[in-house]
Amino acid sequence: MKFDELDRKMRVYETSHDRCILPNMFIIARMDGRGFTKLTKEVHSFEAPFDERFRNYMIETVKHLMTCGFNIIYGFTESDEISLLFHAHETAFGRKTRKLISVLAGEASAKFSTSLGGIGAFDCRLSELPNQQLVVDYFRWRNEDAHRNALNAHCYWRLRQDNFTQSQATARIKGLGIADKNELLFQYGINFNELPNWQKRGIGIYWQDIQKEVFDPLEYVGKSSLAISLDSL
Ligand SMILES: Nc1nc2c(ncn2[C@@H]2O[C@H](COP(=O)(O)OP(=O)(O)OP(=O)(O)O)[C@@H](O)[C@H]2O)c(=O)[nH]1
Ligand SMILES: [Mg+2]
Repeated sequence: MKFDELDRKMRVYETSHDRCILPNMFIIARMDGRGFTKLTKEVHSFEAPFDERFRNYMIETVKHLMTCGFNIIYGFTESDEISLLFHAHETAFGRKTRKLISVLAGEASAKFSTSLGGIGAFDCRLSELPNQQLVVDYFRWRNEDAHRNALNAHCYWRLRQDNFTQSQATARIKGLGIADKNELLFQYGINFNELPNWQKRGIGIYWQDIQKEVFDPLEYVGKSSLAISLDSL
């Protein structure tokens, strides 16, 4: 069989399930660290529940994803996850889902692993949203998820510091409402509201136009650069 013929015959098995995201649909990709409970507690010893070094690796990973060839207008990270909002007119890879998913998971894993100095892998999934309100709701959702996780994690790790075993700490928190969890922390002298925003609400990263002086002293040229939202830190 000639190569061209073999190529045509086999290629169809690879491409028959290719799907493209329709024009005018907003695309959000979410990457999540694979097995990061073990990675952060056993393979590497990061401070629990929150570690600034881990947070910084996640921020570096978001910045890399926003500058690696896609048109991403907003990035958000909390815990071991990253959400990316694509420009409405993104055309990369013809909006093919399998390309977006596999390339973003690969780029995130590569960047995070380089920062960590060890393997840290990410999965990736896409949301295809038909209107702007759903885009707002998506980020409200992840924001609330960050808040809920932070409250639980602070309660759990405070109890562990107080010599509760894993199962005792889990049982103590189970069934408690938000007010009860706040109260639990308060009894240990912790005011949840005063904890850093990056822990309670995650971190947003967006593009900002800045004026930058260039070599020609008579001219100022507007340049784009990545800026981190200090509000959320
Ligand atoms: N120690 C520490 N752990 C963190 C930090 N940020 C996130 N994590 C941990 O990352 C894990 C994220 O949870 P999940 O994504 O639900 O669980 P996972 O183990 O990654 O499992 P899969 O995502 O299903 O593969 C939790 O165990 C968090 O405690 C941090 O700053 N410090
Ligand atoms: Mg994970």
